[in-house]
Order: sequence, then structure tokens, then C-alpha cells
Amino acid sequence: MKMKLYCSPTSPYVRKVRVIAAELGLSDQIEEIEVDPHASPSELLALNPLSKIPVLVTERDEVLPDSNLIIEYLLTRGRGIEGLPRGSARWDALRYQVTADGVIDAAVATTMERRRPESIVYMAWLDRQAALITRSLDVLETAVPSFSLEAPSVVEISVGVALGYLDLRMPYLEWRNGREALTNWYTQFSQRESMLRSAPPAP
Ligand SMILES: N[C@@H](CCC(=O)N[C@@H](CS)C(=O)NCC(=O)O)C(=O)O
Repeated sequence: MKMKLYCSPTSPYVRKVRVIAAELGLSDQIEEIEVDPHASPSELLALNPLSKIPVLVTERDEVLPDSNLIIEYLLTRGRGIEGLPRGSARWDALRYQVTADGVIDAAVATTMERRRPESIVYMAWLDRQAALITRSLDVLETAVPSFSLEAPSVVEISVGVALGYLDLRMPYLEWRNGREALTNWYTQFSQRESMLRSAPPAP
């Protein structure tokens, strides 16, 4: 029996879980079940009243309805992901992870808003999301010297998935402009097997 991951091909939250599972060598132990959370299918609602993916159901029927919760669980099951540094470097690392997760949240929210009929799209709100993404990427640009290519932690994985999602949904932001360090780091990071295997289909 395998763990079950309720997922979609393009969700960045799902991708974080897929990358972590691949890095930990756990992908073979996970069966993927594609669902559309916006359609709120009953099998998803029975597991997660929030109607969001990813949800992981373990072999013991434990239900884990959130990417960071799933990642915390998978880290107890496999090896191969670097732990966080100690001391104040730890708090910096976690700050960068929260920042990358915030970029993902804003990019997903932007994607949803842009799907509305044009007459009710809230432009000022979209501008606010774009501005927070821009500021966050500027912070991540300064953080690149602390990012590893050889032994990434959950921090680098969140940053890599956030940048990949911007390429998919907000290419018009041209996030690489003026961010040479982040660009060079991502060019190499995105070639990891775990990133290639979890890449979303081209739009
Ligand atoms: N905090 C959650 C967010 C999950 C999330 O928002 N997933 C999106 C897919 S990208 C979703 O299921 N959206 C459906 C909805 O909001 O109705 C996590 O980290 O897993």
C-alpha cells in the first residue's frame, strides 16, 4: 500500500511536496490522485474541508492537508535533505522560506484574480500582489550567497518552486531582470532531477 497525494499538475504547493519526495527518495511510495480543488469533489472535501490541495493520506490513514505539514511529515520518513543551519542563520533561512512561500501565495492569488471576467478584476489589488512579489524577490536576491546547490534544504526548494511558478503564471514580471544572482542560482537549481520531474506542463 502507498501513501496517496491529492494533487494537480500545476499547483506550486503540490510541486514543493513532489520535489521533497523526490529528493528524499520517497516518490515511489506515493500514489498521485489528480483532483480539481475548485470543483470541490466529495473525495477531497472528505479529507480537507478547505477544499485545497495538496493533501497526503499516509498508509495509516493519517490525513495531512497542507504542503508544509506534508513536508514536515515526509522529512521524518526519508533522508537526503539538508537540515537548517543553527543559530541566527536558522532564522534567516526560515525568513527566506516564509518570503518564498509568500511569493507563491501572491502568484496563486494573482492567477485566480486574472481568471475573473475582466470587468470585475481588481487592478489595484493585482498591483499590490505584483509589488510584494518584486520586493520579496529583491530580498531573495540578497540571500543567494546562503543558498546551496549541492545540498538544498526546504528553503532552497521553496525558492526554486516559487521562481518556477512565476515563469509559468507571471512571465510578464520578467523576474530575472536586475537579479543576476537569483537567475544564475535558479538556472542550475532548476536542472535538478527533482525539479525536472515535477515541472508543470507548458501552458
Ligand atoms: N497553505 C496551503 C495552500 C494550498 C492551496 O491554496 N492550494 C491551491 C492549489 S494551488 C488550492 O487548492 N486552491 C483551491 C481553492 O483555494 O479553492 C498549502 O500550503 O498547501
